[in-house]
Amino acid sequence: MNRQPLNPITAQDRADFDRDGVVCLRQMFDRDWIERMTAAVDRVMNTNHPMARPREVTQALGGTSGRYHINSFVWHWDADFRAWALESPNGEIAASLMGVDQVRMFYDQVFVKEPKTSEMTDWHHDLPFWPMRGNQILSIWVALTDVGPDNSSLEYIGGSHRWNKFYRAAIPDKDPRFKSELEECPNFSLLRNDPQYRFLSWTMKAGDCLVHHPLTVHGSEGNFSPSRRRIAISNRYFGPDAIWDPRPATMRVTGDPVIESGKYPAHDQAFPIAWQRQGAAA
Ligand SMILES: O=C(O)CCC(=O)C(=O)O
Repeated sequence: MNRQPLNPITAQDRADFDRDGVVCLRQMFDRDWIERMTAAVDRVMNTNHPMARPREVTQALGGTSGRYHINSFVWHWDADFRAWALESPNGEIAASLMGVDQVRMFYDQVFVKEPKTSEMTDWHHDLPFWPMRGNQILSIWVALTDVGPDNSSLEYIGGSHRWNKFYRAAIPDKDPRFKSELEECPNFSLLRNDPQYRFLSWTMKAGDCLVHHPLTVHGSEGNFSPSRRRIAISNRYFGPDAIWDPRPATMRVTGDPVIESGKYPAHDQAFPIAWQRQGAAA
C-alpha cells in the first residue's frame, strides 16, 4: 500500500484549490488501499461496535428503498481506518494543499449510498458543524467506487469558501441538535440556472479524490442508479492555524478531549500527527 501520493500534486492543483475551494486529484491511492477500505466500509456498515456512530439517513427520513449510511470517527476503533488516517497518502495530500509542514488527523466519515437511495446530502459547508475554526482545515473525500451524476456525485459551488458566510449546520438525517440561529444554506439544487453560481462536479474513478476547504458549499443528490453503489470516505485534517472552538450545536469529538478554547488543539490522542515534513520541528 502506498504511503506517498502515486501522482504529483501540482502548482495548478494548489491554484485550483485556492480559487475554487475544491480540487479533484486523480489516482493518488493504489488498488490495495481501495480494496482494503472497501472491505472495511462493508464491515463498519454492519457492525454493532460500541464506539460506532452510525446514522441511517434513509431509515430516519422514512425512505423506502436503498440505504444512506454515515459513520464517523471510525479510525478510533478500526485498524484499517486508523491506517487510512495515519499511514496512507492522505496526510501528505492535506499538507501539500494547505502548504504546511505538519498536519493532524481531525476525523473521518463514511458516506455510503446504496443503489436506489433517494436521500440527498443537503447543501452545506462543514465548519459550522465543527468545534474548530481556521483556514487550514480540509477534507479529502475519496471515492471507493466509480461515481457519476447518476450515483450521487458530490457537487460544489466554486469559490463559495470566500463568501464570508457561516451557514447553519445541515445534517442529512435532520438531527434537531444542530439547529441554531445561523442563516440557512440555500438549496442550490433549485438555483442551477442562476449564472452567478459555478457548479463543479467530476466523474470519478474509484481511487480519485476531492479535496475541499471547510467553507466550500457542497451537497449531493440521491443515488438513482439501480445497480451502482456509491461509497466514499471523507478524512479531515488540520494545520497550524486551526483553533479549538467548542460552540453550541457543534459535533461531539470521540474521546471528549479537554482542550482550552481558542488554542491550537495539539492533543495527540484525539488529533495525532498524520504527516510531518522531514526535518520540520514537531
Ligand atoms: O458524500 C456525501 O454525500 C457528503 C460528503 C460531505 O458532505 C463531506 O465529505 O463533507
